[in-house]
Amino acid sequence: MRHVRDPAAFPLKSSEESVDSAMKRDQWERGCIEQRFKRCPPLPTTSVIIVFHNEAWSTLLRTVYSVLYSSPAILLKEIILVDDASTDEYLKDELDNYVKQLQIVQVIRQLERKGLITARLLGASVATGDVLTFLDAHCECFHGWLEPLLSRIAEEPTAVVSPDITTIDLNTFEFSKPIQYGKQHSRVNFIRNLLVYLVNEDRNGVGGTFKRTPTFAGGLFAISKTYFEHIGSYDDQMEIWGGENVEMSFRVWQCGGQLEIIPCSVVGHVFRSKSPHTFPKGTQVISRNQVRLAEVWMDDYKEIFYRRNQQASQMAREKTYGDLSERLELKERLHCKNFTWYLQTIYPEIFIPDLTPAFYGAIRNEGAKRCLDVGENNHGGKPLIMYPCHGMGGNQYFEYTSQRDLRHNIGKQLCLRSKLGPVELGECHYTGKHSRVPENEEWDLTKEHLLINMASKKCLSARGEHPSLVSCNSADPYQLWYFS
Ligand code: UD2
Ligand code: MN
Repeated sequence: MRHVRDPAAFPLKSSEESVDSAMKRDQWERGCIEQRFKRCPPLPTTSVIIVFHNEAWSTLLRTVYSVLYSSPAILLKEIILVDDASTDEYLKDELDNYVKQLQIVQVIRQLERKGLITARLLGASVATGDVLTFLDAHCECFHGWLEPLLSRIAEEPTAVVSPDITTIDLNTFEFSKPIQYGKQHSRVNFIRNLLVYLVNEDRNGVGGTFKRTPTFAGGLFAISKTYFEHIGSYDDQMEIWGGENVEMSFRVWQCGGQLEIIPCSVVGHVFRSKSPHTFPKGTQVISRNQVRLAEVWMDDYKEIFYRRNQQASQMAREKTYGDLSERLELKERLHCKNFTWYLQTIYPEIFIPDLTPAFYGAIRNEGAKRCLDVGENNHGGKPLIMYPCHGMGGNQYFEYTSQRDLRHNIGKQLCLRSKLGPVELGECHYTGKHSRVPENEEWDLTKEHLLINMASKKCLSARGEHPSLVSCNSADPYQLWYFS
């Protein structure tokens, strides 16, 4: 596994696509290829920072080579590899010795395993370029990926810009379609020697030069070094992995910056199906990171998150998430806007669950002495079950909303709806704005604790294998439901 391939020669399979989308793709690609960048003043230089923990030699080096091959020398100041206390032997002296020949590549080390957030901060602290460009340690950049990122920052120094991230297959290392925009674009190819820095006037070209995004993946992005420091870099008390991308998304927008995807910049990333990392203090550090960001940036909306995450909720209640005073001071100093502003202005299309649902939690049935439960992997379409109440939320979490639908909405918004036979979950029809709740999703929770479905006027009963609708009878304990 020592072989490092020239990324320029890496074969890309084009998948089948319709003529229509192929045309759109070509058009779009042309927009990119025709982009011109300023020579005077020159684009800012960049330090590429790649943090890693026990990364495979081949993927790490492949990332490094792909940056070297695809970035104009005048723009690429250095590549900084930050080792987050890896234990694999080959990532020590062997790596140090190997990168010496690459001259502009250096390895620095975080001695204690603290995670990617402080590792990135360490990298940033020694970086000398005008712009910091962060990459994961298993990426491959396409030719021409760098210039559009730097150009956008030159034009708008408060822009935090991400490339269009394509998927590199975990097993075959083949590229597939972008996850964010467009189609496969293996031919996006700014031929380095021909690159002319001219003013890009074609702002209205296919796709435009940038697209605003409310949140970002967080691993692959460029930011002016000065702005990174100004806007509060990262929360250095976040540990190991997770949450820092959301924190940065909210912070950048709320404090006056902008988050953008640059469709003409394309970088591949190996998405893994499960986390390969060890968590020295357990995976609850992820919840802890999330609580830290919720406490600082989400105002009252944090309760929506806490209702769905028992662990987070407990940390918030017991204040075991560490000291937040520096982050709150930062928010004050930068006069950051509140979360309502963010939702209304930056993310108006998102559906916000009730801030204060009429009832929420588990729904216990009097007769069955069990709780309504969606069962395993129920993403809609499957009947529900009755299961011993476990008090953990999860599959037993429901909200009875102000518009009277019954939602199981931890991730997706799923609604309980009537059907011949057992009731089932389905995507909620009420999405705010101009929609309304259809009668088969509307429930009346009566004083007697019956749950009457408005389409059938029948009552939910826990009798039988699956919860279903029967003729109402408030004397039947199997028809009585209590939110806990
Ligand atoms: C995504 C991001 C990742 C990061 C993460 C949330 C993309 C493509 N990836 O998950 O950058 O924002 O969400 O935190 O946007 N690493 C360490 N120490 C650790 C754990 C990880 O150095 O304790 C390194 C790791 O080797 C890798 C990088 O941090 O280079 C990101 O980790 P990942 O690839 O496991 O994260 P990913 O892509 O699942
Ligand atoms: Mn990654």
